Amino acid sequence: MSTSPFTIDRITLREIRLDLVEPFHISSGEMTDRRIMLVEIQDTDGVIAWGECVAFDTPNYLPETIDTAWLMIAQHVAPRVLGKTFATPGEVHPALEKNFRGHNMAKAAIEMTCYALVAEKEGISLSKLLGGTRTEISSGVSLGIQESPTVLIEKVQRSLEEGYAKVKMKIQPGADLEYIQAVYDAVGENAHLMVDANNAYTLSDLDHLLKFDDFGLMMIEQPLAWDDFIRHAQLQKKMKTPVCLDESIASIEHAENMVDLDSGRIINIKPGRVGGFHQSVLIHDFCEKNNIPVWCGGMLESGIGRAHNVALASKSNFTLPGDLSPSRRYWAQDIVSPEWDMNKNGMVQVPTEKSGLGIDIDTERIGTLAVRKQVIR
Ligand code: OSB
Ligand code: MG
Repeated sequence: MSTSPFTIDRITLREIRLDLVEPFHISSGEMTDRRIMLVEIQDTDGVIAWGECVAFDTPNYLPETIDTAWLMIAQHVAPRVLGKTFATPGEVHPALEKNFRGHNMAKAAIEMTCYALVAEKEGISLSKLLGGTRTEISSGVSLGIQESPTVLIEKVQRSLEEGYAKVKMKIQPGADLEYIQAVYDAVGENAHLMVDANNAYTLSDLDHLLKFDDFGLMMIEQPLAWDDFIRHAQLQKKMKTPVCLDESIASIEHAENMVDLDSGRIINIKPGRVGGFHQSVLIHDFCEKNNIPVWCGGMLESGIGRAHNVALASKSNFTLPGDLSPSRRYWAQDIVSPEWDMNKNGMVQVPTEKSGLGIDIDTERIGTLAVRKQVIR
Protein backbone atom coordinates (compact mmCIF):
# COMPACT_ATOMS: atom_id res chain seq x y z
CA MET A 1 0.00 0.00 0.00
CA SER A 2 1.38 3.41 -0.87
CA THR A 3 1.26 5.98 1.93
CA SER A 4 2.54 9.54 2.32
CA PRO A 5 5.83 10.31 4.05
CA PHE A 6 5.84 11.41 7.68
CA THR A 7 8.21 13.29 9.98
CA ILE A 8 8.13 12.81 13.75
CA ASP A 9 8.16 16.02 15.73
CA ARG A 10 7.64 14.86 19.31
CA ILE A 11 7.55 11.68 21.37
CA THR A 12 5.90 11.69 24.79
CA LEU A 13 6.43 8.76 27.16
CA ARG A 14 4.12 8.26 30.13
CA GLU A 15 4.02 5.58 32.81
CA ILE A 16 0.68 4.62 34.30
CA ARG A 17 -0.11 1.89 36.83
CA LEU A 18 -3.15 -0.32 36.64
CA ASP A 19 -4.18 -3.06 39.07
CA LEU A 20 -4.95 -6.40 37.48
CA VAL A 21 -8.45 -7.69 38.27
CA GLU A 22 -6.77 -10.85 39.57
CA PRO A 23 -3.11 -11.71 40.15
CA PHE A 24 -1.41 -13.41 37.21
CA HIS A 25 0.99 -16.20 38.15
CA ILE A 26 3.41 -17.73 35.63
CA SER A 27 6.31 -20.11 36.27
CA SER A 28 8.80 -17.23 36.54
CA GLY A 29 6.84 -14.86 38.75
CA GLU A 30 3.58 -13.30 39.83
CA MET A 31 2.05 -9.96 38.85
CA THR A 32 -0.68 -8.13 40.72
CA ASP A 33 -0.47 -4.83 38.91
CA ARG A 34 1.01 -3.51 35.73
CA ARG A 35 3.42 -0.63 35.17
CA ILE A 36 2.57 0.42 31.62
CA MET A 37 4.57 2.71 29.36
CA LEU A 38 2.41 4.60 26.88
CA VAL A 39 3.83 6.31 23.82
CA GLU A 40 2.33 9.35 22.12
CA ILE A 41 3.83 10.51 18.84
CA GLN A 42 3.06 13.77 17.08
CA ASP A 43 4.25 14.46 13.56
CA THR A 44 5.06 17.77 11.87
CA ASP A 45 1.48 17.96 10.51
CA GLY A 46 0.15 17.82 14.08
CA VAL A 47 -1.25 14.28 13.71
CA ILE A 48 -1.15 12.24 16.93
CA ALA A 49 -0.94 8.48 17.49
CA TRP A 50 -0.69 6.24 20.56
CA GLY A 51 1.17 3.05 21.32
CA GLU A 52 2.34 0.95 24.26
CA CYS A 53 5.62 -0.62 25.31
CA VAL A 54 4.96 -4.20 26.47
CA ALA A 55 7.99 -4.57 28.77
CA PHE A 56 7.18 -5.69 32.32
CA ASP A 57 8.45 -4.35 35.62
CA THR A 58 10.92 -7.24 36.01
CA PRO A 59 13.13 -9.23 33.56
CA ASN A 60 11.48 -12.62 34.23
CA TYR A 61 9.87 -12.95 30.78
CA LEU A 62 12.69 -11.57 28.63
CA PRO A 63 15.66 -9.34 29.55
CA GLU A 64 13.94 -6.00 28.96
CA THR A 65 12.02 -4.11 31.63
CA ILE A 66 9.95 -0.94 31.49
CA ASP A 67 12.90 0.97 32.92
CA THR A 68 15.47 -0.35 30.42
CA ALA A 69 13.02 0.34 27.60
CA TRP A 70 12.37 3.89 28.78
CA LEU A 71 16.10 4.59 28.90
CA MET A 72 16.73 3.01 25.48
CA ILE A 73 13.90 4.95 23.86
CA ALA A 74 15.06 8.25 25.32
CA GLN A 75 18.76 7.75 24.58
CA HIS A 76 18.89 5.63 21.43
CA VAL A 77 15.54 5.03 19.74
CA ALA A 78 14.02 8.51 19.73
CA PRO A 79 17.14 10.24 18.31
CA ARG A 80 17.01 7.88 15.32
CA VAL A 81 13.48 8.86 14.37
CA LEU A 82 12.93 12.45 15.56
CA GLY A 83 13.03 14.97 12.72
CA LYS A 84 13.67 12.20 10.15
CA THR A 85 11.35 11.78 7.20
CA PHE A 86 10.27 8.22 6.52
CA ALA A 87 8.59 7.33 3.23
CA THR A 88 6.80 4.37 4.84
CA PRO A 89 6.48 2.99 8.39
CA GLY A 90 8.31 -0.10 7.11
CA GLU A 91 11.51 2.00 7.01
CA VAL A 92 11.49 2.55 10.77
CA HIS A 93 12.58 -0.94 11.83
CA PRO A 94 15.70 -1.01 9.59
CA ALA A 95 16.62 2.47 10.89
CA LEU A 96 16.39 1.19 14.47
CA GLU A 97 18.20 -2.09 13.78
CA LYS A 98 21.38 -0.68 12.23
CA ASN A 99 24.26 -1.18 14.71
CA PHE A 100 21.72 -1.39 17.54
CA ARG A 101 21.40 -4.81 19.13
CA GLY A 102 18.36 -6.02 21.00
CA HIS A 103 15.87 -3.94 22.99
CA ASN A 104 13.05 -5.09 20.75
CA MET A 105 10.28 -3.92 23.07
CA ALA A 106 11.71 -0.40 23.18
CA LYS A 107 12.07 -0.33 19.40
CA ALA A 108 8.63 -1.85 18.83
CA ALA A 109 6.87 0.73 20.99
CA ILE A 110 8.04 3.51 18.67
CA GLU A 111 7.87 1.53 15.43
CA MET A 112 4.28 0.35 16.04
CA THR A 113 3.15 3.85 16.98
CA CYS A 114 4.54 5.05 13.61
CA TYR A 115 2.23 2.55 11.88
CA ALA A 116 -0.70 3.88 13.92
CA LEU A 117 0.32 7.41 12.92
CA VAL A 118 0.40 6.57 9.23
CA ALA A 119 -2.98 4.82 9.43
CA GLU A 120 -4.35 7.95 11.10
CA LYS A 121 -2.86 10.21 8.43
CA GLU A 122 -4.20 8.08 5.61
CA GLY A 123 -7.65 7.85 7.19
CA ILE A 124 -7.56 4.05 7.19
CA SER A 125 -7.68 1.48 9.98
CA LEU A 126 -4.43 0.07 11.34
CA SER A 127 -5.77 -3.35 10.32
CA LYS A 128 -6.06 -2.20 6.70
CA LEU A 129 -2.58 -0.63 6.73
CA LEU A 130 -1.16 -3.97 7.93
CA GLY A 131 -3.02 -5.89 5.23
CA GLY A 132 -5.57 -7.42 7.60
CA THR A 133 -8.49 -9.23 6.05
CA ARG A 134 -10.57 -10.40 9.03
CA THR A 135 -13.36 -8.29 10.51
CA GLU A 136 -13.44 -10.35 13.69
CA ILE A 137 -10.87 -12.48 15.39
CA SER A 138 -11.09 -15.44 17.71
CA SER A 139 -10.05 -15.00 21.33
CA GLY A 140 -8.55 -17.37 23.85
CA VAL A 141 -7.89 -16.80 27.53
CA SER A 142 -4.60 -17.22 29.35
CA LEU A 143 -5.06 -18.55 32.89
CA GLY A 144 -2.29 -18.17 35.44
CA ILE A 145 -1.13 -20.99 37.70
CA GLN A 146 -3.86 -21.65 40.27
CA GLU A 147 -3.64 -22.81 43.87
CA SER A 148 -5.23 -26.18 43.12
CA PRO A 149 -6.58 -28.28 40.24
CA THR A 150 -10.10 -27.64 41.55
CA VAL A 151 -9.71 -23.87 41.22
CA LEU A 152 -8.23 -24.30 37.73
CA ILE A 153 -11.13 -26.52 36.61
CA GLU A 154 -13.59 -23.88 37.77
CA LYS A 155 -11.76 -21.14 35.83
CA VAL A 156 -11.50 -23.28 32.69
CA GLN A 157 -15.20 -24.13 32.81
CA ARG A 158 -16.17 -20.51 33.31
CA SER A 159 -13.92 -19.44 30.41
CA LEU A 160 -15.51 -21.98 28.08
CA GLU A 161 -18.98 -20.82 29.14
CA GLU A 162 -18.00 -17.22 28.38
CA GLY A 163 -17.24 -18.32 24.84
CA TYR A 164 -13.45 -18.35 24.73
CA ALA A 165 -12.27 -20.35 21.72
CA LYS A 166 -9.11 -21.55 23.44
CA VAL A 167 -7.96 -21.94 27.03
CA LYS A 168 -4.28 -21.64 27.79
CA MET A 169 -3.13 -22.82 31.20
CA LYS A 170 0.16 -21.78 32.70
CA ILE A 171 2.18 -24.68 34.11
CA GLN A 172 5.34 -25.30 36.10
CA PRO A 173 6.88 -28.38 37.74
CA GLY A 174 4.56 -29.32 40.60
CA ALA A 175 1.54 -27.68 38.97
CA ASP A 176 1.29 -29.48 35.67
CA LEU A 177 0.26 -33.05 34.82
CA GLU A 178 -2.06 -33.43 37.79
CA TYR A 179 -3.71 -30.08 37.01
CA ILE A 180 -4.12 -30.79 33.30
CA GLN A 181 -5.38 -34.34 33.93
CA ALA A 182 -8.03 -32.92 36.27
CA VAL A 183 -9.12 -30.32 33.70
CA TYR A 184 -9.16 -32.91 30.94
CA ASP A 185 -11.34 -35.22 33.06
CA ALA A 186 -13.72 -32.34 33.80
CA VAL A 187 -14.13 -30.71 30.38
CA GLY A 188 -13.28 -33.52 27.98
CA GLU A 189 -11.02 -33.97 25.02
CA ASN A 190 -12.96 -31.70 22.67
CA ALA A 191 -12.17 -28.48 24.53
CA HIS A 192 -9.44 -26.41 22.89
CA LEU A 193 -6.77 -26.54 25.55
CA MET A 194 -3.07 -25.68 25.59
CA VAL A 195 -0.35 -25.09 28.16
CA ASP A 196 2.40 -22.49 28.53
CA ALA A 197 5.50 -23.23 30.64
CA ASN A 198 7.45 -19.98 30.17
CA ASN A 199 10.80 -21.87 30.19
CA ALA A 200 10.08 -23.91 33.34
CA TYR A 201 11.57 -27.23 32.11
CA THR A 202 14.83 -28.68 30.82
CA LEU A 203 15.54 -31.78 28.77
CA SER A 204 16.16 -33.70 31.99
CA ASP A 205 12.33 -33.49 32.29
CA LEU A 206 11.90 -35.22 28.91
CA ASP A 207 9.98 -38.29 30.16
CA HIS A 208 7.75 -36.04 32.23
CA LEU A 209 7.08 -33.70 29.30
CA LEU A 210 6.18 -36.59 26.98
CA LYS A 211 3.27 -37.44 29.28
CA PHE A 212 1.55 -34.26 28.03
CA ASP A 213 1.04 -36.12 24.74
CA ASP A 214 -1.84 -38.03 26.35
CA PHE A 215 -4.05 -34.94 26.49
CA GLY A 216 -4.29 -34.06 22.80
CA LEU A 217 -3.41 -30.46 23.60
CA MET A 218 -3.39 -27.89 20.78
CA MET A 219 0.23 -27.12 21.72
CA ILE A 220 2.76 -26.71 24.50
CA GLU A 221 4.20 -23.20 24.56
CA GLN A 222 7.86 -22.48 25.37
CA PRO A 223 8.62 -25.49 27.59
CA LEU A 224 12.41 -24.93 27.51
CA ALA A 225 14.81 -22.01 27.79
CA TRP A 226 13.94 -18.71 26.12
CA ASP A 227 16.94 -18.74 23.73
CA ASP A 228 17.27 -22.45 22.98
CA PHE A 229 16.33 -23.73 19.51
CA ILE A 230 18.49 -26.86 19.70
CA ARG A 231 16.89 -28.42 22.75
CA HIS A 232 13.38 -27.49 21.61
CA ALA A 233 14.19 -29.41 18.41
CA GLN A 234 15.33 -32.41 20.45
CA LEU A 235 12.07 -32.26 22.38
CA GLN A 236 9.87 -31.79 19.29
CA LYS A 237 11.51 -34.82 17.70
CA LYS A 238 10.10 -36.98 20.51
CA MET A 239 6.91 -35.12 21.31
CA LYS A 240 3.65 -35.48 19.37
CA THR A 241 2.15 -32.29 20.81
CA PRO A 242 3.17 -29.30 18.67
CA VAL A 243 5.69 -27.07 20.40
CA CYS A 244 4.83 -23.36 20.11
CA LEU A 245 7.63 -20.86 20.52
CA ASP A 246 7.02 -17.52 22.24
CA GLU A 247 10.10 -16.13 24.05
CA SER A 248 12.49 -17.73 21.51
CA ILE A 249 11.23 -15.82 18.49
CA ALA A 250 12.69 -12.31 18.35
CA SER A 251 12.99 -11.90 14.57
CA ILE A 252 12.24 -13.41 11.16
CA GLU A 253 15.62 -15.18 11.30
CA HIS A 254 14.52 -16.93 14.48
CA ALA A 255 11.34 -18.08 12.75
CA GLU A 256 13.55 -19.50 9.98
CA ASN A 257 15.71 -21.23 12.60
CA MET A 258 12.62 -22.82 14.10
CA VAL A 259 11.51 -24.23 10.77
CA ASP A 260 15.01 -25.32 9.68
CA LEU A 261 15.66 -27.13 12.96
CA ASP A 262 12.04 -28.23 13.59
CA SER A 263 12.22 -26.64 17.04
CA GLY A 264 8.48 -26.04 16.96
CA ARG A 265 5.42 -26.14 14.72
CA ILE A 266 3.51 -23.01 15.80
CA ILE A 267 4.55 -19.41 16.57
CA ASN A 268 3.01 -17.02 19.07
CA ILE A 269 3.65 -13.61 17.51
CA LYS A 270 3.82 -10.72 19.96
CA PRO A 271 4.72 -7.64 17.95
CA GLY A 272 6.43 -6.04 20.95
CA ARG A 273 8.74 -9.03 21.32
CA VAL A 274 9.89 -9.06 17.68
CA GLY A 275 10.61 -5.33 17.36
CA GLY A 276 7.28 -4.29 15.88
CA PHE A 277 4.97 -4.75 12.92
CA HIS A 278 7.59 -4.94 10.18
CA GLN A 279 9.08 -8.13 11.63
CA SER A 280 5.66 -9.43 12.69
CA VAL A 281 4.45 -9.27 9.10
CA LEU A 282 7.63 -10.94 7.79
CA ILE A 283 7.21 -13.76 10.33
CA HIS A 284 3.51 -14.04 9.49
CA ASP A 285 4.18 -14.28 5.75
CA PHE A 286 7.05 -16.73 6.16
CA CYS A 287 4.92 -18.97 8.38
CA GLU A 288 2.02 -18.81 5.95
CA LYS A 289 4.30 -20.10 3.15
CA ASN A 290 5.60 -22.87 5.39
CA ASN A 291 2.25 -24.03 6.77
CA ILE A 292 3.09 -22.85 10.27
CA PRO A 293 -0.02 -21.47 11.99
CA VAL A 294 0.46 -18.33 14.07
CA TRP A 295 -1.55 -16.62 16.76
CA CYS A 296 -1.24 -13.29 18.50
CA GLY A 297 0.03 -13.42 22.07
CA GLY A 298 -0.61 -10.89 24.78
CA MET A 299 1.44 -9.05 27.39
CA LEU A 300 -1.40 -8.00 29.69
CA GLU A 301 -1.67 -4.80 27.65
CA SER A 302 -3.99 -1.89 28.21
CA GLY A 303 -6.62 -1.24 25.56
CA ILE A 304 -4.04 0.68 23.53
CA GLY A 305 -1.64 -2.23 23.13
CA ARG A 306 -4.61 -4.50 22.54
CA ALA A 307 -5.72 -2.31 19.60
CA HIS A 308 -2.32 -2.88 17.99
CA ASN A 309 -2.55 -6.64 18.59
CA VAL A 310 -6.10 -6.90 17.25
CA ALA A 311 -5.10 -5.07 14.05
CA LEU A 312 -2.18 -7.46 13.50
CA ALA A 313 -4.29 -10.54 14.30
CA SER A 314 -6.68 -9.59 11.48
CA LYS A 315 -4.11 -10.92 8.98
CA SER A 316 -4.90 -14.18 7.23
CA ASN A 317 -2.45 -16.63 8.81
CA PHE A 318 -3.56 -15.83 12.38
CA THR A 319 -5.62 -19.00 12.22
CA LEU A 320 -5.49 -19.87 15.92
CA PRO A 321 -7.25 -17.89 18.70
CA GLY A 322 -5.09 -15.13 20.19
CA ASP A 323 -4.53 -14.08 23.81
CA LEU A 324 -6.83 -11.12 23.19
CA SER A 325 -9.26 -11.15 26.07
CA PRO A 326 -11.81 -8.40 26.69
CA SER A 327 -10.70 -5.41 28.81
CA ARG A 328 -12.67 -6.65 31.85
CA ARG A 329 -10.47 -9.76 32.09
CA TYR A 330 -7.55 -7.49 32.99
CA TRP A 331 -8.81 -4.13 34.31
CA ALA A 332 -11.65 -2.72 36.39
CA GLN A 333 -11.58 0.17 33.91
CA ASP A 334 -9.61 0.35 30.67
CA ILE A 335 -8.14 3.55 29.23
CA VAL A 336 -9.99 3.23 25.91
CA SER A 337 -13.59 3.41 24.84
CA PRO A 338 -15.37 1.40 23.88
CA GLU A 339 -13.56 -1.16 26.03
CA TRP A 340 -12.49 -4.34 24.24
CA ASP A 341 -15.25 -6.93 24.27
CA MET A 342 -15.94 -10.39 22.92
CA ASN A 343 -19.20 -12.01 21.80
CA LYS A 344 -20.61 -15.36 22.98
CA ASN A 345 -18.56 -17.18 20.35
CA GLY A 346 -15.31 -15.68 21.56
CA MET A 347 -15.04 -13.25 18.66
CA VAL A 348 -13.52 -9.77 19.02
CA GLN A 349 -14.57 -7.19 16.43
CA VAL A 350 -11.76 -5.56 14.45
CA PRO A 351 -12.40 -1.82 14.13
CA THR A 352 -12.26 -1.37 10.37
CA GLU A 353 -14.37 1.80 9.89
CA LYS A 354 -12.48 4.39 11.93
CA SER A 355 -8.94 5.53 11.14
CA GLY A 356 -5.91 4.45 13.17
CA LEU A 357 -6.53 2.31 16.26
CA GLY A 358 -10.29 2.70 15.87
CA ILE A 359 -10.97 3.33 19.55
CA ASP A 360 -11.08 6.51 21.63
CA ILE A 361 -8.28 7.04 24.10
CA ASP A 362 -9.14 8.46 27.52
CA THR A 363 -6.33 11.02 27.52
CA GLU A 364 -7.76 12.82 30.53
CA ARG A 365 -7.62 9.69 32.69
CA ILE A 366 -4.15 8.86 31.37
CA GLY A 367 -3.09 12.35 32.49
CA THR A 368 -4.45 11.65 35.96
CA LEU A 369 -2.91 8.17 36.16
CA ALA A 370 0.54 9.19 34.89
CA VAL A 371 3.28 8.83 37.50
CA ARG A 372 6.08 9.67 35.09
CA LYS A 373 6.25 11.67 31.87
CA GLN A 374 9.02 12.61 29.46
CA VAL A 375 8.69 14.69 26.31
CA ILE A 376 11.42 14.04 23.73
CA ARG A 377 11.80 16.32 20.73
O1 OSB B 1 3.93 -16.17 27.97
O2 OSB B 1 2.30 -15.29 26.93
C1 OSB B 1 3.02 -15.35 27.92
C2 OSB B 1 1.67 -12.93 30.53
C3 OSB B 1 2.82 -12.58 31.18
C4 OSB B 1 4.00 -13.13 30.78
C5 OSB B 1 4.04 -14.06 29.74
C6 OSB B 1 2.88 -14.40 29.08
C7 OSB B 1 1.66 -13.85 29.51
C8 OSB B 1 0.38 -14.20 28.95
C9 OSB B 1 -0.66 -13.11 28.92
O3 OSB B 1 0.09 -15.33 28.62
C10 OSB B 1 -1.69 -13.26 27.88
C11 OSB B 1 -2.61 -12.08 27.81
O4 OSB B 1 -2.17 -10.92 27.69
O5 OSB B 1 -3.83 -12.32 27.89
MG1 MG C 1 3.96 -17.51 26.40
